[in-house]
Amino acid sequence: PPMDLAGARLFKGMLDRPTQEALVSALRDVVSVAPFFHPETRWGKQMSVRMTSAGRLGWVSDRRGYRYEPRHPTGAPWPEIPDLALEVWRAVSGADRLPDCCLVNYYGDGARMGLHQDRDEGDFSFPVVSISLGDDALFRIGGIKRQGSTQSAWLGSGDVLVLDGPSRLAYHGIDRLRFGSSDLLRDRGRINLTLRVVEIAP
Ligand code: MD5
Ligand code: FE
Repeated sequence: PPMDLAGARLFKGMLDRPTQEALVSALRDVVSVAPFFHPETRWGKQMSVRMTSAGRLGWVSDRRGYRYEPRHPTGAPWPEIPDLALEVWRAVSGADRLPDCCLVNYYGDGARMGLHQDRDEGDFSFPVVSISLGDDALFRIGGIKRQGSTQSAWLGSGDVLVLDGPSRLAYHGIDRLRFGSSDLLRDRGRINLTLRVVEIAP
């Protein structure tokens, strides 16, 4: 059974090593069409995490702010979401439709993600499903207010996290990586896949 993490469900080690390797291989195809880029914030500061997306919509950030877009910054449409990722969604989401965005985050040595909420999607009744691959990362989750207590847990390769109910709008972030802790990725580091329903009516 999953572990409870401030209302989120954490399935430790849900994906075995061959499945993780197959996902990484599918992601190499995604990244060849839609290369990782360093998003810039509205204030011109580069994020330490590199990103790309698959699906009808992808997440982008630049000096105009952050938003979902149907195209990669190069102008090309995003590639399709890998079937294996959709399979994970079907297994754990309980949702009656598929996600339209698969955000792909890459954390190199020293990359982190500050505490934030995910609230740019159209319907918060759909869960968010997060898949961790590669190095261990220290995940932090609090409540729906920025102040208040938080809980931390290490996310390892093959772990799947489901955020629904009250946890869907919880503040969360990645404090740090144990860089080099996994040999799944040739260059080390961590990839996180985040599957989301962005549009109310596809
Ligand atoms: C990551 N990514 O590990 C995390 C995993 C992001 C992001 O946070 O926005 O790209 S997704 C974790 C998540 C998503 C939605 C809600 C909550 C957590 N939550 O309420 O805790 O790269
Ligand atoms: Fe987030």
